[in-house]
Amino acid sequence: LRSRRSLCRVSATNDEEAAAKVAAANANSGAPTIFDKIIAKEIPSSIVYEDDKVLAFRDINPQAPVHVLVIPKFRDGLTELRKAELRHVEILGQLLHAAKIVAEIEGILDGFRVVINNGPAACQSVYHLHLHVLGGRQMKWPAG
Ligand code: TR5
Repeated sequence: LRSRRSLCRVSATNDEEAAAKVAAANANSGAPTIFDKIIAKEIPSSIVYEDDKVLAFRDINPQAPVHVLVIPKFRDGLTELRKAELRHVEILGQLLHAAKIVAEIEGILDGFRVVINNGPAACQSVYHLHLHVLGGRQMKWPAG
């Protein structure tokens, strides 16, 4: 059996490896993540959709022709989905709705996938809740 690291990090650059180490160390600590810098526009990103609650931008390491991340602008404890509480229901709905808007903008309404990786066993690497919106090719099932 391959190690979790090799299963999760298919083509890690040095930068990504460093980021993964920091992410592992900070997982669930509530420490800021790279996404805070993207939200603050301190790091450039290719924004697909934005409103007052939600930001959607292209994944730097796309796994499909369309690969967009949808994140809440205010993390509010949502480092990962398992931290969801009733108070998060509204933002969780807004994130899903934004995923549909992204699919519309990207022209993939005929078939797209929305993924949330929760925790190390699901290869989560950034501890700021995010939806992956994937499409633009025939998706396979079951997902790996
Ligand atoms: O593995 P999970 O589900 O946590 O997804 C995190 C995603 O963030 C991965 O698909 C990464 O490719 C993506 N990612 C990581 C960085 C990054 C990014 N997407 C856009 N821009 C990014 N920057 C500037 N820096 C990253 N470290």
